[in-house]
Amino acid sequence: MPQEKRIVLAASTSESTEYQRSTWRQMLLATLPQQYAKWMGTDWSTQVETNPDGSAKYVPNGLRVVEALLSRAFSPDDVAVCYPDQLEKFVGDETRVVGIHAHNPLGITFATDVYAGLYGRECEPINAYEFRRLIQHPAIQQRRPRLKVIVGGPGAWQIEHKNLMDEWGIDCIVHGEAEEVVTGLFEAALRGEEIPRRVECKSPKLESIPYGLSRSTFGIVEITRGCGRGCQFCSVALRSGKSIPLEHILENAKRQIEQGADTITLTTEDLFLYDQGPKFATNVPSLRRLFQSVADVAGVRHIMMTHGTMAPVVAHPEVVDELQLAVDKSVNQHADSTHPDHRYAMMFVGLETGSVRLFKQFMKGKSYPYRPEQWPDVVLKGMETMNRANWFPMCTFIIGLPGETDADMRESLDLLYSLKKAKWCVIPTLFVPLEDTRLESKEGAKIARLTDLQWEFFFTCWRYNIDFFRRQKSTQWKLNLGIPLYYYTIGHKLFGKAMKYPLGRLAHVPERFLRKNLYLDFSNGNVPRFTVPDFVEIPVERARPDIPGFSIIA
Ligand code: B12
Ligand code: SF4
Repeated sequence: MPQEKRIVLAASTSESTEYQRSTWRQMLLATLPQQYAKWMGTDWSTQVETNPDGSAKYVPNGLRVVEALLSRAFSPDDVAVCYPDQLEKFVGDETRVVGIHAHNPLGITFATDVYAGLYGRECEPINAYEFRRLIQHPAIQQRRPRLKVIVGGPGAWQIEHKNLMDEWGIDCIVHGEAEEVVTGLFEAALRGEEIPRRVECKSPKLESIPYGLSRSTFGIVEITRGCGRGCQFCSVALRSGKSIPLEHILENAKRQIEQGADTITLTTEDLFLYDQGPKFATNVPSLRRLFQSVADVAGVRHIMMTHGTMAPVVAHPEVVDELQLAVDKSVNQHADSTHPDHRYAMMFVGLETGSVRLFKQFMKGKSYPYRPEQWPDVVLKGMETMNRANWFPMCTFIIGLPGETDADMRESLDLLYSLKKAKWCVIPTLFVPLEDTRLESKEGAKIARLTDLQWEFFFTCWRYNIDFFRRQKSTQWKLNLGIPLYYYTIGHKLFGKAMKYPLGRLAHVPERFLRKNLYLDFSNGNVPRFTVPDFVEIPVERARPDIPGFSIIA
């Protein structure tokens, strides 16, 4: 039977892989330089699996949404979803549209840019290499202009930003949530009509979001969409907030399991916004029901989470205990967890800065119902509460927010030092002015221009991560020796001396040799500037006795 389809949807391998069930590993694919990955002593597999007919077993959730919309509008027999290596099977003379998903196609977003940059400008992250392999695939390029190429997804803006549309033969780029435009756009393309070069989408009505989706990478099932806290650097800040009805969530979870997944990843900008009350009030009973219902779906072995914020954990410390299933069903294990199987719940949490000034300016909604001035307390209390319940978050900080000064960086370093004993992972990223954000016209931070303090922050984060996650003393020495080697061969040529002492800290050089040249001093039991508060009081004017968790703590 011919397998050629009128519509072919595709995603790159590095954005689809769920190798070792590790979201962390997939994130690294977006940051590691393709050129050097093979020498890094780890298997950075972009391995993916296909169904017997060659179609993709799993692809990013956004592409599954597009597939669901198109399969309803046309015959499901008209649509195939595949990886680049199977394009030859599905793209033929009858094919009229190829739709491609882009999560982070060039690696020019927060974390990714900086890490590939450490090896020099010409280095391409694995993600970018794999995306290029997809978009420039001969099966597509040889059939143009008879078929139209439409690219969408959260990272599609990067292609326009780098002026690559014509070079890559892309007819149309779709920005934003595409539920209400996909069908019309693909119909026009199938009829061979001209389609717009750029489509800007509005947030869809809840009823427009389809469900019953095919298997997505990591068994992703959306539980909310949008946020509303309004951080100025964030591309989803302005998406209107909505919770997906529980029946839809469970239907999607069942579909994932039926198609071979054993893990469900509950996807959201902020877990604690699920079925929220007024003013971001956390709905603990609803959250508990959600976890229990998903865990009860036959075949669900693991539940993973994506993003969350700290303030709700401080306002509702009981929430992490109530969600014990997040730990019991987690994929992740660490010796420091007190869980009988040493499991820990992992969630991405944006801390972004220790500077109250910058916090106030760019992200004051993040701490609600607390005031921006309380941010360090919120972070420390939230971390303590999470860790006590075996939640070890993966936190991000942004270096180089517009107008950041040395004083701001010192505040971030002080907060970092106060978190020295926390159980967590901390990822320093560089500010990137993402399109469709309020900071889109600002200048991004440049790795070549980092100050001494910014380098210190950067490598102190990684020192924490190494100490917490990579504990075999037998292999530590290799890394300790590799770091000076990197510095003297590549590092100092690209970035100068500013990174030398911070790199020394990463290489475990005794602090007595570093302290004259660094801000933080790890050597003599310095008392951190911030300590964990007993409680963090909700300001009187924000207290809402009518909303649980929003009253003032006596
Ligand atoms: C789950 C998730 C992950 C997971 C799984 C990713 C995967 N490959 O499946 C993990 C944790 C691994 C991950 C990793 C990364 N992620 Co991520 N991720 C998300 C998250 C939370 C949900 C994605 C999702 O399912 N959304 C719901 C779907 C329905 O929305 P959508 O994907 O945007 O799809 C819609 C439209 O874009 C469009 N669309 C999508 N595809 C297509 C295709 C066509 C043809 C068309 C027409 C339309 C279209 O229609 C869909 C329906 O509206 C989002 C935030 C968010 N809520 O979107 C961040 C997000 C997409 N990730 C982001 C980033 C930066 C990354 C990383 C680079 C992180 C890092 N710094 O290391 C890595 C890159 C990984 C990689 N290899 O590419 C950013 C993207 C920023 C940007 N605009 O460039 C986001 C927006 C988070 C943020 N706020 O910063 N991510
Ligand atoms: S809290 Fe997170 S998702 Fe919400 S606007 Fe801020 S950065 Fe974006």
